Amino acid sequence: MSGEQRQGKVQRQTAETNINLDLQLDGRGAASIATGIPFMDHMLTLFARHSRSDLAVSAHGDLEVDYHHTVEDLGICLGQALASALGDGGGIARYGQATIPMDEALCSVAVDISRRPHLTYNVPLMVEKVGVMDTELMEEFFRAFSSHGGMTLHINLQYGKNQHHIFEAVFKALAHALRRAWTPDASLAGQPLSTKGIL
Ligand SMILES: [Mn+2]
Repeated sequence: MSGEQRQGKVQRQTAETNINLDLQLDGRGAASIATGIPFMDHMLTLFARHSRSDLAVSAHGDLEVDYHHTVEDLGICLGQALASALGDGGGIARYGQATIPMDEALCSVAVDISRRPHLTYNVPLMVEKVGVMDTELMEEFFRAFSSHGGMTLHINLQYGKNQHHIFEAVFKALAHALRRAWTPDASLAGQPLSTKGIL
């Protein structure tokens, strides 16, 4: 896969949302994000920077209903873009983990790009909202992301008090764990890290 651009582009339109997303795995951390939800813009910008992917997202959702559809569909699109960028997953490290602090919050994320979707999500909600967004929606984002990205994802907050810090720790840990998992391991010579010969 060296030399090729590992890129996933998704255009997804439904009656509820219209999302354009462009993910370039081997980027420089550049983000151009406009979801209509400032807190998600902040989190996706962090994700791009810390994973050193380049990420462009434009979303127009039915925010007048609430933020549920847009947040969930962002997870779907980011997952689809990641799956598309990785193709058959040959040569990647496959596993990644990171434990990242953000002030008083500490989050551990472990990922297996396995094509077996699973989400374990242990992140307490200290308040109902961050900015204008319901904090309970973040789990829907990660469920959609793991499901459509084809990955086993474990997100465990060790501790933390401030919800903004907690979610920053989550997204930064995810970015660092995923970068490790999607980075090619030269010893694999392009082959999948699996005794089945396929991810
Ligand atoms: Mn912040």
